[in-house]
Amino acid sequence: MIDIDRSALLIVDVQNDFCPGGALPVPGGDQVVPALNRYLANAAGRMPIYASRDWHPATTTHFKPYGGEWPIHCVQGTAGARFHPDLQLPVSTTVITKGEASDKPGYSAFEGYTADGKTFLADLQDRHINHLYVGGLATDYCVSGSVLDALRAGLRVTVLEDAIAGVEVQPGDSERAIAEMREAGAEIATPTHLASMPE
Ligand code: VGL
Repeated sequence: MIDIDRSALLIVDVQNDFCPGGALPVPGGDQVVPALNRYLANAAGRMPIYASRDWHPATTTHFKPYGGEWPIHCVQGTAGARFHPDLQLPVSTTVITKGEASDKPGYSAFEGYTADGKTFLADLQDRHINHLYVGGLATDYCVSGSVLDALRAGLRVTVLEDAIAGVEVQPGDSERAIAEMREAGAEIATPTHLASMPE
């Protein structure tokens, strides 16, 4: 039985740099947008909506030129750091900003803060949320990092199977990340009560 009043939707890092044409494109990254828009339309008015964003300083050990793993992406205030223009986030969306440190990757939304400086977990607790629905980018990094942290915090988690896409640095990374999330207790599903277009 789903207690809808205690659920929230988290859209992870659907930003221009993670979409085709961006600095760190996730294959098919933009293709999650229509499915996410259906979830957003269903969730609006029924549960809180959160959208996380990678929000890096120009210089961070996360970036290749400074010893890290990744091309420069999602730098604070740049066009690449903006949410995908077709993503229909309601004005009531709580944005979770993460990755602001110059020495940490900030993969998980649980490393992020609201505009008021509250941690994501504190905001969820204040709203008595016990179940997170999670979609977005990338399956094998920020989605899995966020999902595993949510499970560690004792939340129930449903990963929106039709609304995630992975970087796939190594082929199979997304599949492995999905297996790891499932083993840690996440449900991987396309919940029909939230997936169709509302009447
Ligand atoms: C991400 C790789 C590097 C993500 C962020 O949003 O999943 N992936 N930085």
